[in-house]
Amino acid sequence: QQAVIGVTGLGVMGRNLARNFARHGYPVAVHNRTSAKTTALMEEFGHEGDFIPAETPAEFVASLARPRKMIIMVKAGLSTDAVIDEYAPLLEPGDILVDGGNAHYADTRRRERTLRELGIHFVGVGISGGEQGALEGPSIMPGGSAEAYASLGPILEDIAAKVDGVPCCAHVGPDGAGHFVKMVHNGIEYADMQLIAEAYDILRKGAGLSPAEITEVFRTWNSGRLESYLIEITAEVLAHTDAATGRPFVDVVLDQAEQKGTGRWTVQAALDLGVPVTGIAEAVFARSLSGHAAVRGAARELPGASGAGLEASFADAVEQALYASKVVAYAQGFDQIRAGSEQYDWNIDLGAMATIWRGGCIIRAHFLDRIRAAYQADPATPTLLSDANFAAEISKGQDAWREVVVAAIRRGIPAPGFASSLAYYDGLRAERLPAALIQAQRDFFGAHTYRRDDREGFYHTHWELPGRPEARIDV
Ligand code: NBP
Repeated sequence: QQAVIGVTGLGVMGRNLARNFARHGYPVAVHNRTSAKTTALMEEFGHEGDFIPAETPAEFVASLARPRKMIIMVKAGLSTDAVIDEYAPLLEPGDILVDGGNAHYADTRRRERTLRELGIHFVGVGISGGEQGALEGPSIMPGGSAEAYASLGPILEDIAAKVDGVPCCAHVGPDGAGHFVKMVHNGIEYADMQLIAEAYDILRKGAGLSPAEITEVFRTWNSGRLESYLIEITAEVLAHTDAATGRPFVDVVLDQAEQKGTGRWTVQAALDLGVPVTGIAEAVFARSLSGHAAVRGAARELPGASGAGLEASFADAVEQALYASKVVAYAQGFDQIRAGSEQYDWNIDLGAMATIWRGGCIIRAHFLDRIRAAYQADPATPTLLSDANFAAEISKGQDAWREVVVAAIRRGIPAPGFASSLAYYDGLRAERLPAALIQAQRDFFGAHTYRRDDREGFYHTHWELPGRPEARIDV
């Protein structure tokens, strides 16, 4: 008997993905560099389905039905290149080599180009949902050719999470599109987590609520428009008491947030594309700031501000600020996907991305249905903020949003996510921006020219000459 699909790399993700295939009735070939992991999988879970264990790459490849479909689930980076180099000579034209790790989309583009020359379909697949998602149904973001998706897609859709019967898996676009979208997904996740953390901080320090009281606030929010996996787990975390000390668990954890790098990748890519993902960038920088223990130590005695305690009912205003800032963060993330899609000719369906994030992944939420609806109503909408529903909600909540930002600033509570999202909103809304002054400054010191609002063309003012005459510049 031959396997329909194979998984090499049986770490937590690969192992659970292989079990997910087997549980769905697919004969699955399994292989790991160190064969102890393969043996352990067979011993513990071999009864769950049709596993075909392999000791060597050659044995593994020989057990796959043609065209072969194999998924690499190893540590992203050099390990992935090493595994590709090992397998490419064993495959034939038409075979599909999938990378399910967290690869950088530029690496995926490079690998796809190289393998395409050998006739091998290289498919970079973003997989979200962690260990449990891999086993029970992740959100899957496959890139690669449409031809590869035609035979691989149905299997991936089968094992993906489902929401209202719709699989959280859709062909994103060619080459690195899947890993690009997965990267932005993670960036949005950073922003979402930062905003939730700011809401908690304001309720704790500004309104003086205890973690237990904030748990109740988050539980209430989770039955409204903020309903999401992240809000749900936040309530769980806040309700938890440290067994050793009896203190709220959140108070015991060192306040330094770490990062694996996908948030940073998102911001780096956004800088290259010129897309202002300020919410994601603030979230990445806020984690960096938290980790700068020495600088924080040196600054601890700096004067701050204190204000009167906020009423507990202020929680309603915080909900509005959190919601509005969240809309901004998602709007920015989707802008980045659109920009990437244009840059690399990926033709990504933005509404479909919202659809496949509704289940399986960390940012899963009903909220994504609203984004899907917004793109359904107008696939070319320049920003989600101008969607009629989101615009109406923000317009209703914007006074509260401003109040919360002011309240945080007055009390010296850092809320970079809330504040920068609001600045972004006001920046987009502004009829005139001081960018006009910046452009004039650039022309003054560097003759960088400017455009006028009353005539076509580019102009330069001779600032050094009397009367400062203006000249039209042919470019
Ligand atoms: P790890 O990232 O810890 O990778 C462990 C696996 O990589 C083991 O099977 C190991 O084999 C194999 N490996 C390494 Br390391 N170098 C290798 C090489 N040169 N040749 C062959 N195999 C090699 O496992 P993971 O946490 O399951 O993650 C797998 C991928 O999925 C990563 O890219 C990760 O970023 C991504 N991902 C993870 C999550 C998550 O929540 N953990 C979520 C989404 C995506 P060995 O047993 O012989 O050492």
